[in-house]
Amino acid sequence: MLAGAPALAATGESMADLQPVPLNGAPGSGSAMIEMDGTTLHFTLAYQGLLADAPHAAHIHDAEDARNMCPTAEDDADGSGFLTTTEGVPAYGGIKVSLTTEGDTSPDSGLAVDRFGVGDDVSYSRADVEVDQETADALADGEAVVVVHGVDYDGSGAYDEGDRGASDLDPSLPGEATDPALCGVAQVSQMGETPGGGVGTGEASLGGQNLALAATGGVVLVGGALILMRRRSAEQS
Ligand SMILES: [Cu+2]
Repeated sequence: MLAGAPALAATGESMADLQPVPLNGAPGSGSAMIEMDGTTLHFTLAYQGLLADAPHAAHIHDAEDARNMCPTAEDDADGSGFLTTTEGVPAYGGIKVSLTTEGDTSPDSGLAVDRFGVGDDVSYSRADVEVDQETADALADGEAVVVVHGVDYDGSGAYDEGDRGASDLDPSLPGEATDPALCGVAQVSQMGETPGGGVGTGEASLGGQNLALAATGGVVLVGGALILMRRRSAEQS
């Protein structure tokens, strides 16, 4: 009898407000909205202001022993004046989900630079991304961190080795291509429990509705970012 009872799956929504990683000075901001249904995610990732015409790897990071937050200047372990992805790991943990535009979303695709957003004004969504239980739990607990990578430190208009050198993640890539640019903790905005299994047409139609809401939220956030940018330029003038 017990075996036939439906498992309870956590459902909910979380939102990460993406802000520049300390020291790295990437101009930009963004947001990630993540809808959770057990171990299935739907996400919308949007960001503005990063290096144009260049790919920006993006992930959900987490680890049991991480601080579950974005790195601070004190995480610059070697005192180089910038934060590498590796130096941020004590804060946000390793890659758990690759927020690719298509195909595989596992950590294996962490540097699949041909399947991430490209440029300085990016927004894309994906549905039905399967994650492991540990990642689902981290999201439900508000402990997962969204990171967008790629910093053009020297303003050359492209990722190059320059003063930064090769990437700590993949020596065949410039460090500029992989260093963390934007970061935000995915904070839970809504949480509930529904029977798992995804049976019933009612649940299916609710999923569609939620996706429509997510799309609307993305537009609102883009508007919010524009307002912030205008404020910033007003302060500078
Ligand atoms: Cu990452």
